[in-house]
Amino acid sequence: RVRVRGLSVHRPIIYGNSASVLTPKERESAPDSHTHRWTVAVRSAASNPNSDVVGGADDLGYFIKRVTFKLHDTYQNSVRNIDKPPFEVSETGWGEFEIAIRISFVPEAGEKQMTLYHHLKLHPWVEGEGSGPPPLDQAVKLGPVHSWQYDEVVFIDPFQSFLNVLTSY
Ligand code: SLL
Repeated sequence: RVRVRGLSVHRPIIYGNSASVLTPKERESAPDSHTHRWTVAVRSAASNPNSDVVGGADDLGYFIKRVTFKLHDTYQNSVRNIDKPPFEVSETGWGEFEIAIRISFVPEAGEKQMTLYHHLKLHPWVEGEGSGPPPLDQAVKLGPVHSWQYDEVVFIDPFQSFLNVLTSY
């Protein structure tokens, strides 16, 4: 296995969550205490010219083997392994918490896992309000909450075989 010394390859990603207040109809089928639905995800921040997928949501699978989302212990099966794109988990719930996002790479990479942390955000920030989130009826009017961060996965001195994988997409 030959490393290509002096080279680093960057792959831009975004990670984070979107959240909305449950509609009255959704509340009927959700547990009583649940107020929001949300999706946490890791996505490509680059559009892949060889992919039909607009926005690149599906084009991380060639170098990411698995994304593990560790949810709050109040969730059943709080460790969620996602083995193909889209790398995301959707749930309903009532509270915000920290999610550990562990990214494992394809075997050719010969790379250790990488862990990111994201604070699940459900509540909009409202100027001039005291402490605490706005009431749900106000949150509905404000629309979905989005909390996303940009990052880059950097492969330093990649194996030649992995470089071939990275650059053939
Ligand atoms: C809080 N420290 O107290 C946080 C914990 C946990 C939220 C929030 C799921 C509950 C279920 C859920 O929303 N947990 O599935 O019953 O705000």
